[in-house]
Amino acid sequence: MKLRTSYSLWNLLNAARGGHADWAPAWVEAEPKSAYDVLIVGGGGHGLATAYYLAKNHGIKNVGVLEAGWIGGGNTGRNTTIVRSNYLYPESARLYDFSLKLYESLSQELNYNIMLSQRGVMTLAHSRHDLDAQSRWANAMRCNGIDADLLDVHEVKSLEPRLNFSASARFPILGGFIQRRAGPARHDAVAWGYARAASALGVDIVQNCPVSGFIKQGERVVGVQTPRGPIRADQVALAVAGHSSVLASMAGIELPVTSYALQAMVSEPVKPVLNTVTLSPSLGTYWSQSDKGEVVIGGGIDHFPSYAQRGSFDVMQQVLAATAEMFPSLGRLRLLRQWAGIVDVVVDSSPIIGPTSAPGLSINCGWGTGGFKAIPVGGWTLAHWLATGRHHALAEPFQLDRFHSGRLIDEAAAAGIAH
Ligand code: FAD
Ligand code: PYC
Repeated sequence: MKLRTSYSLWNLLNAARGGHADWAPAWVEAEPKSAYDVLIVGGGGHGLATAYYLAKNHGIKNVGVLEAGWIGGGNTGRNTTIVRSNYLYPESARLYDFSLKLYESLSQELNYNIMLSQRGVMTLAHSRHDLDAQSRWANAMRCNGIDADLLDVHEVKSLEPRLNFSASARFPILGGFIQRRAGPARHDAVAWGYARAASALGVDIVQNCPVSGFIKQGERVVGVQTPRGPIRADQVALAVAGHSSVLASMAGIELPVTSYALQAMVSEPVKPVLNTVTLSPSLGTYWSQSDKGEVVIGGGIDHFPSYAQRGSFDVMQQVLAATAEMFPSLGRLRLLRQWAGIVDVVVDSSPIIGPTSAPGLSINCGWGTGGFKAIPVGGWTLAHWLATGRHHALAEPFQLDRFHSGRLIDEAAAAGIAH
């Protein structure tokens, strides 16, 4: 009661002083220049991180980030914030673990608390087949130098006692595995932290500026069209996630990308009830608890391609049925919010980071349901390509030409929940 009173008095005092009016903006709201060295289309995590590393790692500061809406308003601000590097193939293990390592020091790097909480990501096994598949998965991770521990049912129970361990459970829990270094981070803070740091280095962040076309000289892309006029650039890079094929087609490029809605939801806030991030790939559902106390619940992509940013009811029903089955004590919680984002799915569930067939136009896309964890490495490696004209070793296997050569890196089994 005392706390509540002093909080209200503080609010009143703050309001009397003009509220937030005298707070310094975290980044400069820039007017677009007529030309840049590098223009990045898309002010999500990947676009902002690319701008930051161009300026920080390569000294290229004449950079503009054009965002159709507000920064972080796309998937970066809509995801369920799982950061992990538990992939199967060496190429992916290297890529995602480099990202996790950058995440581990990101709060210090950006001087912005991104609230990384390495509470562990646990994957459940409900059958003998799941146990076999997960022991191969965990062994592959260990071979790639990444932490993974197989868990028996007692260890799962000590980590998440509220799961349904009843003998009559519809989906019995036989065990699982955990990556203990994995866990959630605050999604908005990642966008805001990169934006603030990039802006401080001289990058222009332009919101409410949708790109509606490309300026070409012959085959080469030399700029973009926007409602605020044409903007020229030596190089243009797309980091527009769910809208990658829309933008690429404006430049005459067909991408091997299909867009789907992916949804998530949160319950009303409750005191701490979950300790880890828990996934059940067989049920297509996963759970964690936010620092505010909301139970965060997610599922798989919709069963049909779409740009309708809401998510279909049948997926929601299935996800909530799975939640009530797996966590009976959460069954009476009320849902507070549900939302969706449009994700860009590629046949091998791996990203594309590098040049397109149009000179002057590069791309970062194809992260599908799993690119929040990859924001630091996506930005780092695309910035390297834009600055040097050479692929970063980590990004070399993730080029568009793999769809011609057949050197696919099929991570569908490790995509976690969907993709
Ligand atoms: P975005 O953040 O979507 O940014 C792209 C930006 O481009 C948008 O802001 C958009 O407005 C802008 N844009 C689009 N068109 C134009 C245009 N014409 N001109 C200018 N700008 C334009 N990943 C994980 O790793 N862990 C998770 O737990 C996880 N959970 C998820 C849960 C949900 C419900 C969803 C939807 C996604 C989840 N993801 C997760 C995936 C992750 O959110 C994305 O892969 C990642 O955020 C992509 O980042 P981005 O910067 O490429 O895209
Ligand atoms: O990438 O870990 C992930 C994930 C889980 C659910 C959606 N994305």
